[in-house]
Amino acid sequence: MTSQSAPTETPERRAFYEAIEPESMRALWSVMKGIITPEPKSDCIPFKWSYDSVRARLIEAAGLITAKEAERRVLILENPGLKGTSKVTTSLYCGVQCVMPGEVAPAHRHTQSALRFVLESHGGFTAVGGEKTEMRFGDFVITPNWEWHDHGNDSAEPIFWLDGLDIPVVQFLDASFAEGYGEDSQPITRPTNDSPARYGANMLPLGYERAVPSSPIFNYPYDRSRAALEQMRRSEEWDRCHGLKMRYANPVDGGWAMPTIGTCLQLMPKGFSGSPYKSTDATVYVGVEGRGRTRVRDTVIDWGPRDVFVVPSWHAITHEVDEDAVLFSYSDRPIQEKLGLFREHRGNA
Ligand code: 1HN
Repeated sequence: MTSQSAPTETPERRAFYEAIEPESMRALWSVMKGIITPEPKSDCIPFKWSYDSVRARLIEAAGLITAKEAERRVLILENPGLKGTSKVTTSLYCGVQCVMPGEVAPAHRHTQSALRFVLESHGGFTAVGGEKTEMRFGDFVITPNWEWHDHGNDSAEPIFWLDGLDIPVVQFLDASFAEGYGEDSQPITRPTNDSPARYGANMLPLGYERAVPSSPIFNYPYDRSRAALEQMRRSEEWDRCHGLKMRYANPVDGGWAMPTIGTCLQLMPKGFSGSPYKSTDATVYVGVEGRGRTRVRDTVIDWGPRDVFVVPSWHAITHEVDEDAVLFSYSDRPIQEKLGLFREHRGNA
């Protein structure tokens, strides 16, 4: 990989490439520069979706189809550089889901893992593997792969949340399985908040053996995560790129909460102006509190609460905020770390 360009095409070489093509062969030297690049190259581009627009379109969609008929009433946030792929980054999916008062999103399961980041909900719930959890603004909720899950809304207002799934990863591996439960709701076999009691009190049941790689905690409530950041700010140990950035952890082994998707919550204080940072994990950010600007290479993204924006792999970013601001984010970092592929760089160049 030392020369700058691919070998020149001569009439003889071109004739050869055309001759071997029907025999399902291709000359590596004619394509090598395109597939083994010196740095990440992606069709994924920086982009932002304003929550107001997404929300308005979801209300419009609610006039067209019920949650039950749709199975999931979701608008996919498709990266404009990846049109027709249902991807927000090369490896991840993002959508925003709406459940109207009294509606249910029927029980099903699939081998794709999902996260929910709750955008609006006073009385929305999800059931995962026989246990119900309430969903409130800012909660990070996990649906591990192959667990039955259904959602409902017992309140008088529509509820909205962001769905992040590893759909492109499962697609890449040709490992997709899915089935419906056959009824709207799965049977509830455990008390609400059984999981936080068992696994979320800095204790574990004696003899507990993990059954799946995902965290046994499937709701990380915003009030607890936010309180941790608020307490930590007193030490003023700000990271020069991220402010205070915490990752959601699996209490069983301290690893990421999900095997395929890494999730974080970060606080940046009023007036924060971050240093440049880039990493190989293309990242989806969700505004939670406050407003700010993120420069992604030459694109400046202005964001506020519930807006969603995407940063492609190896694109340097800098965050700036005028008021205290909180961002939730997710990426494929756990996969890259397991494979020894993750890289990050702080500062210029
Ligand atoms: C799914 O099961 C949900 O359970 C949301 O809410 C979005 C996108 C593709 C495939 C399955 C959900 C989904 C999904």
